[in-house]
Amino acid sequence: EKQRSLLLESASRFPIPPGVRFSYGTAGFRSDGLILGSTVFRAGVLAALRSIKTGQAIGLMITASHNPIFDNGVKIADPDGGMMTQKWEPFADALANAPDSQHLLDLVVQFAERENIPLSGTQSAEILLGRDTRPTGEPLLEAAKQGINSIIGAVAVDMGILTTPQLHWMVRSRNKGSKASEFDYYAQLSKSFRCLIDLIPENIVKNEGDPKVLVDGANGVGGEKLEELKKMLKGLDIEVRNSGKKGVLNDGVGADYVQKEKVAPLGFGSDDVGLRCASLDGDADRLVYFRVLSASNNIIDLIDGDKILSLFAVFIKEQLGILCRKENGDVLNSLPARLGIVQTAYANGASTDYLKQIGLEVVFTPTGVKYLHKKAAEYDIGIYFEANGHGTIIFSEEFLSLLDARCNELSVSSAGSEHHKAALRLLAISQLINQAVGDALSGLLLVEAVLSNMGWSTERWSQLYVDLPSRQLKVKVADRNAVVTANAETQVVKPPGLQKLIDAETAKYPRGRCFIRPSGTEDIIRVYAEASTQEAADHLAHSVMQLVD
Ligand code: 16G
Ligand code: ZN
Repeated sequence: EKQRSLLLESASRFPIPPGVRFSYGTAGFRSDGLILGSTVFRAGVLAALRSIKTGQAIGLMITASHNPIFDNGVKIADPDGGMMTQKWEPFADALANAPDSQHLLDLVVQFAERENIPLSGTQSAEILLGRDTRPTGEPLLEAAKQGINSIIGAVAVDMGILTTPQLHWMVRSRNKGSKASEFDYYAQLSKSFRCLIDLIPENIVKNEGDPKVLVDGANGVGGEKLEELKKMLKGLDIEVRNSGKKGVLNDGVGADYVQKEKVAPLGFGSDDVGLRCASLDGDADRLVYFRVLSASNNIIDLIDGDKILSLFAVFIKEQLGILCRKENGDVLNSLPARLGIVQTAYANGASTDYLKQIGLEVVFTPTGVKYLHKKAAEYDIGIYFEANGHGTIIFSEEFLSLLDARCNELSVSSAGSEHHKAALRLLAISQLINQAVGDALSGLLLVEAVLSNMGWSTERWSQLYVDLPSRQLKVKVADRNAVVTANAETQVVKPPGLQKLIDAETAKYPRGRCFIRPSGTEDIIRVYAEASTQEAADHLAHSVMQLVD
């Protein structure tokens, strides 16, 4: 009874805006930050229920990632630090759109009954809150707190301004019983980075002349945090630009801008030609690299998520190779490791060819971290990346304990041997990379550490393969759900007949590849085309766009 009146009363303080429909899409709820109060309040309620249900800490992050500064959004992290289970998404939608407090209460009561969630207040719940640097972040944080507090027994813990991956990391660590503060995050990253740097083979010349990395912080939270992390790092020279002191968040800066427009962000110019540069997105869960080739024409060599993935894959494969090889005639039992690569249809065809050609297993999923992550978790070591720069590496618990045991064994039998070092490197990677979700900061450190270990210049890395020219377009449509796809978004199944037309068009171009899909974040259909020349890719994309219209 107390619970009912509490929820009714709190919810009435956050009426829903008229005429808007909220949907828990690929990246949670997103819209203009000023109309999100009710949505974030309700997300707080949802997070509290999820925490009671799982008996563990849950995360709630307020961000709109790479979207403009006045947008905002909210998403929920499950106990393992991953995205909230898809099974709860329909409930999230229903909650967000309940017309008034009474309907909201009814939904909560019904759902709690169905899911066996006790609302008596006897169960405790803990929700870690994070937000990025947006101006609407603070009022929305308050809405989230009130939503959480409207469920008896639930406690909100404000972790402050964070990158999205930091919050996911904290949730994961908290539930594993490890230390989970922001300091602990920095400590883990800097320690494992140092470990990889100490393992650089003796015959390697350091970074072939470009020891420094210039980082575009998208005028968001990532730049700020990188400045802090930097203080704890030895052996890496980082210069942070666009750290948010002057420019506008995501405005002409950031990983999304650089990757989609294939240009340098503001603040990078002729002095930077040829240098190693990286760009984070607004909440620092995406990372791309680039080199400025010509400042006057703003031409860059983009090193996207596919190439970051390829770099990681090559390095990990090499370490596994060392571990499985016989040393001095000794027979070592090979370490059983299934290495899997997960991509989406947006992956450049040249990257997929390259990865397969070096003997790796490559699989595809639909767009969206939740799909990629889940697939990658099927392997001992799963590496996933979207071309846009979101990705990470996940290690299975079984493999990690085998690896740990092997490290201990080797430190007795052959400390300092190549085998020992390879095992230590893999272990350090598992510590450095954020296994909850893609993380630009930890990704950046891993790229830097791997380049140093391989003795590769940025150029050498970039030349792993040559990207096929591609073009992305968007088409505004009345109802994006009219398009339904299958086979990891590569085939249109609805409207019928459309795929045949796309196939016929694509067949006209050497190395042509084209697909369309409804966006999960905007009311549009996206078109992607790839071909042997830029003109052909542009042409193919435009022709297919006309088929959609
Ligand atoms: C979201 C996804 C990202 C995906 C993008 C696609 C997460 C955390 N983020 O930003 O992975 O690439 O949506 O957007 O899942 P689209 O559906 O509009 O093309
Ligand atoms: Zn992001």
